[in-house]
Amino acid sequence: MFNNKEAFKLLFQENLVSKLGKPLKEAQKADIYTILSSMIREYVGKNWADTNQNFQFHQKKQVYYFSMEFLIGRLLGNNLLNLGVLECVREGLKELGWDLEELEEEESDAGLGNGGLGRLAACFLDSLASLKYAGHGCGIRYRYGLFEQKIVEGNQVELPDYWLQKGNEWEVRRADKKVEVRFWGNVEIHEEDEELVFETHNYEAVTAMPYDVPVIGYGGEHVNTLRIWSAESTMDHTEMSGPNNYYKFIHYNRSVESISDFLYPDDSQYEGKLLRLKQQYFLCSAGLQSILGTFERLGLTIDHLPEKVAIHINDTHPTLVIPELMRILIDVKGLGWAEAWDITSRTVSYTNHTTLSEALEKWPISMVKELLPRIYMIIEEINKQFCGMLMKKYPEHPEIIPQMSIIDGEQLKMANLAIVGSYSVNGVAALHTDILKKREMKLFYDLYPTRFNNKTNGITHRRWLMHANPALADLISNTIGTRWMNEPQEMVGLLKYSEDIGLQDRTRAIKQHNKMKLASYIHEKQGIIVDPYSIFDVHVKRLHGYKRQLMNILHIMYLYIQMKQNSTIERIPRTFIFGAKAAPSYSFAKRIIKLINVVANQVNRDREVNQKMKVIFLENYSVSLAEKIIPASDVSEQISTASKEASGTGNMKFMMNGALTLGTMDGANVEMHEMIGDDNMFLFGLQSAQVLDYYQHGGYVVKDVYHKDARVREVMDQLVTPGYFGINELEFGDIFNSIMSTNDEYFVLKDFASYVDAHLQIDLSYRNSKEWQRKSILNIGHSGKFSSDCTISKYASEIWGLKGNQAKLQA
Ligand code: DL6
Repeated sequence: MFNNKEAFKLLFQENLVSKLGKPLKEAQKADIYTILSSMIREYVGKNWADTNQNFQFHQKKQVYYFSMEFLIGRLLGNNLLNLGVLECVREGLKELGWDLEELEEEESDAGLGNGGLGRLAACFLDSLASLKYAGHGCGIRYRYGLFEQKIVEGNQVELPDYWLQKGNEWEVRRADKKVEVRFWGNVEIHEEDEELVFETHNYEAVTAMPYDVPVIGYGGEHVNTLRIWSAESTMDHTEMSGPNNYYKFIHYNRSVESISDFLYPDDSQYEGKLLRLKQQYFLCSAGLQSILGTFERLGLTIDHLPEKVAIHINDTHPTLVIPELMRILIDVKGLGWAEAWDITSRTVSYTNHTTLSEALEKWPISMVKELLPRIYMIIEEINKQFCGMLMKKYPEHPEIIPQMSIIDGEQLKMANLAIVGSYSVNGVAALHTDILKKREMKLFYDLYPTRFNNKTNGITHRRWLMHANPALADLISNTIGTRWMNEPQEMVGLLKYSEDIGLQDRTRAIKQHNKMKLASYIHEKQGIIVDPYSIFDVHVKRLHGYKRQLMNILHIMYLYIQMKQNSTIERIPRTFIFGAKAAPSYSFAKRIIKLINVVANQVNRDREVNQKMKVIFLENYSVSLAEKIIPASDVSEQISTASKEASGTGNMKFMMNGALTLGTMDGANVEMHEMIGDDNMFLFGLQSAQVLDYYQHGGYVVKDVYHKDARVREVMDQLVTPGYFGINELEFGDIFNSIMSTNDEYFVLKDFASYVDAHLQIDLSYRNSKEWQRKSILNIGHSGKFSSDCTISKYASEIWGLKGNQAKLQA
């Protein structure tokens, strides 16, 4: 359509006129964005169709990544980059009087996820397409994404995120592919030809309407699909005519549409269970029907399904694909149980993303039975056969059976079902997988040792480096050539230049430029002036007890007190930056947001201190905000209680952008440490084995630390005394008590002293600018290993059995 700037400009103006009836001089920013994105969507249309035809023609094995969350963020910039037209479009627009970066701000973030799990899914889609694998996403088109966060008087307030309000130029509604999903009803069983036949009657039917979003691989040739489903009513108006029926119809419509209304706004606390269960089944049933439709067009018999289709479930949320596939194979395709089970359990694979007990899904049996009666019968049968097998295998150990059973009293354990029905179970970092094998899922690992494997998470270097930090990407290319863009592990080529003063100067200058930009953003948004030459010390991620934002703010309080008590203390100025959303129902997390804001308010307006430190809480942390913050960070806070963060992916994004990690030996930090060593990150705190050991023995005695360490005591007491922060006795008593009386579940006080020391090390280290830059370059150089291209090529070859040409990435 266009391959140079002039052609782009011409076509762009033609589109403006033909689609909006406006000449350039009358167009508003929103018009320019709309035309640009619709042009790009059309531009990929041909390659999208060709990719699909090519799959069909070669009967390529397809992988479908089922996820309740795809935290995609904005697409315009990334799509332009992957299509290879970013510069041509940027320059063309500039000549037409528009700034591309400003236009990108017009796009709403597609916030269809809570955090790490959903963002990982989005990175995986980018890598699947860029590596030219036949890999698609299957998700829900929530009308409202993750809530918009406002901070009002220091408190988090949630507003609905109606991201579709201005329309979504990237999606295509595929009415031709709609399917029906059924809820409720009663199952009738009868015999036909000596076979039992199951029929559900009196069910409620819902239309699942697919919207397809092209996922453009790097280079633009290969285009996969993210299919997101929206719930619509199946009834037409005529069926419901009549005065009373009209209101029933409206009510019914609303109740159906509510299935895809909201992203479940929490990844660890549960409420609105029924709706969530409906959403999960809606995704699984719609997604499977669509996959089987595509498979049928190959003209193969159903026993070939595992050769041609891999279904991956992103955590347990889509586990119902297992009984749903069984249902379709048995009730619709007429297969026997054994054959259906063989096909299902060779098609589905599962990733576990957490060991937090509150996030391990369990469903009340009564609810499943009522909402999905046939599905429940199938789960019951799976469990019966599984427990029968266990009884034979472990006749001496009957106590094992209730621990492994899928049905546990009144509850369904989804992780157990996922493991039993999958051919592969993986954790998301080496340490996490080890904990699964040795502790959390030990009994299953003993039973199915070859089923368990590790796939350490990754991030797409295209979005998180090439798009978010183009100057750094150019610098890397100027230093080692451009091969790293396709083979990110080639970034190790940078290591040998880490001592190069010229490279150090240029990396420093890029960071400084990014910090200036972030400082302007902070000023614009919050009216606070931060020193762009101070250390930008950043803690951005979901707010959760185990992620220990509380430890960070307690340390800031400690620093502040020190400075108040001794004004001659020499510290490099620091800007502490937070960004975090708390689940709306997670009140403890919200209290921590309040505390951060109370402390920030005190520190920032205190003239005795505010030249040396500032505290910023950035509202509404999101993918696009992360793209601004991460390239501007010096220090990356990855300080979870060891053993609790399954992997983390923020840690990798910061590393790739040259920030040094202040972290515990948790999740993927452990693997980062293996590569860069003690000298190039700041480690502190208990090891995971110690933490797990404490848990096993009922924790540690928090009062001992409180009484022995004067620093801890002083800071903790500030939470309940109107001391330096003007906090009244009652205001943060809940935080104080939650630490002191729950025995400090997340070891905040236990790790405090070593956290203080690690911060001191950072201060000392930053004074030697050359050394700091050397470390920073080493981090960047080693980060290629954490590209999701490497991760995905391992999933592809070791789990999904996809053939690809990316063997080099497996280094
Ligand atoms: O695997 C992606 C991401 C990890 O990096 C984080 O460490 C982990 O906390 C997160 N897990 C969840 C749990 N959700 N559920 N269920 O989001 O996954």
